[in-house]
Amino acid sequence: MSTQETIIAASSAYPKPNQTFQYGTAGFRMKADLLPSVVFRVGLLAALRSRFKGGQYVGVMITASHNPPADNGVKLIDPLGEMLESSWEAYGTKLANAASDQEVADYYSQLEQEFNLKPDVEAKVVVGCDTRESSPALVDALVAALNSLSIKPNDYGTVTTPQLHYVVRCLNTQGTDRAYGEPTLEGYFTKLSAAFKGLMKGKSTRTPVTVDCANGVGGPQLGLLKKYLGDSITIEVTNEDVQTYSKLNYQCGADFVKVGQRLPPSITSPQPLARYASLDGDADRIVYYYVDKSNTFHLLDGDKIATLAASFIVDLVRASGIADFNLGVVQTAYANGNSTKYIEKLGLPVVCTPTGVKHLHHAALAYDCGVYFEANGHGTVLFSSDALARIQEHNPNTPAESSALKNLTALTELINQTVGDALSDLLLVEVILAHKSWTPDQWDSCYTDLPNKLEKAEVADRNIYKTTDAERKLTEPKGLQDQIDALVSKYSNGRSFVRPSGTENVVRVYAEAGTKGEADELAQKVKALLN
Ligand code: G16
Repeated sequence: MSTQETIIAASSAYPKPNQTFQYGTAGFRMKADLLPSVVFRVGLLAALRSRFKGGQYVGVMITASHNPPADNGVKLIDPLGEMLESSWEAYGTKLANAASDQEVADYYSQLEQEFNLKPDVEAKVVVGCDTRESSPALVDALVAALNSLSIKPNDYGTVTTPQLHYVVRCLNTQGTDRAYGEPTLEGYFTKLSAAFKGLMKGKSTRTPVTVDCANGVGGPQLGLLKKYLGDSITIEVTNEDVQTYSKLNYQCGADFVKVGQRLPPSITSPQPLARYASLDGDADRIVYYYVDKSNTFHLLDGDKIATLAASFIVDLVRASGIADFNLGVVQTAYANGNSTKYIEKLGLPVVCTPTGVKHLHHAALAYDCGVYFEANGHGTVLFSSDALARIQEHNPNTPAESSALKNLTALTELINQTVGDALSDLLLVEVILAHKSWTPDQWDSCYTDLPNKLEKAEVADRNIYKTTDAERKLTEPKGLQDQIDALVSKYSNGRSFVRPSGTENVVRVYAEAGTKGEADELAQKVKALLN
């Protein structure tokens, strides 16, 4: 049979439902029962992408991250562990929407020709999935697509999204001077734990940190990581039930805590000033929180993590004696206004991009060290190859410089530089707090968040909402932005924006104002404009 014929035969087992698909903020994401045809076609896209990249490995992750248990999703990982290059998203969207198996095969061949892909360049694809009930069947759909092209994927099983990003980068850099590590989970755990232990040497024993794993894949993986960390840290794990599918992200996890600005109900008697953290369903986001002595909840979100990391790295660079090192922070419109002011006060450049790791990651590449975090806890720190070389080659002049340099080098190993990684970020925060001997309230006191509120609005068609200025303003529907501006002008320190979600069928409304009551009211009033 020709390739066209094998694709058509295999594709016929995955008929397209009557639905229009779109590669969104983080790939395709929707109710799992709508996804088999999409995942099959993403398998074909992955093969094309790998061949386009000269036969390098690409990754396919089956996950819907923070979404509810009935959803699932699929996203592609590029050879250096980054999100799929945006120009390719349109090919994915077109393949997913092809009306017939014949059209799927035709479009596959068209792309092969367009990119002049040689038949002798073999595609290499790795696959991983989260713990959702629907994930194994979707992995089967992906494997069926690859098998129709005579490709045997490397299946890494149930892994966190950032672990798969790590593995992809390792596979493609093995044996080069940019080798990123062993392309195995053991390699991942060993790399993180060795760097962490090095950084914690000589630090006094810390109180435990309690981690809510959203009943997702982060639970078992954190359990494994703990074995490698030994007694260098005490981590208490909660919400780690991956057997009861309905519990995933339910009343727990990073999104629940960030949006609701409250503890997961599973934490019934929080210890004042103890450290708590929540991961999301695929462990690529983390937020911290604590209660103070009067039992009031305080959130330490992605903005707080970004400012903590940026100031720590700046200090380490200075203490190492490295000059002319440019560090910048990348945020989105959701960043709290006071976090942006704080970063500016530190004298660091700060830029705002649209939501979605791909945008932040890209902007962070402009610096020697780019710290990017979304307020929802998704983020990491990137060191350019030039910066890594300078750190490696730098000759310290004093024992203090030498010690700072050693720590800086270990940080570059501890941080998963492919994508935001909740497990790596957890260890990063723990290291910094240990080095500063800070309790969570001391960390929190760097700046005070402006009261804010995030709302979801269900609308008839979220695609009519078009944005500009890094999603801070609406261009369509016409006139709506003027109405929002008029409302905002009535509040001191008021700010609000509306944008369509790329992962859920909703429109998001964000508002900030001088008091919590005003922020809630502004969000409600803006939301009311959408109906
Ligand atoms: C994904 C993206 C994030 C984004 C989030 C919400 O996170 O990776 O960059 O902030 O969705 O996006 P939206 O507001 O467009 O729905 P995750 O953790 O769900 O993969």
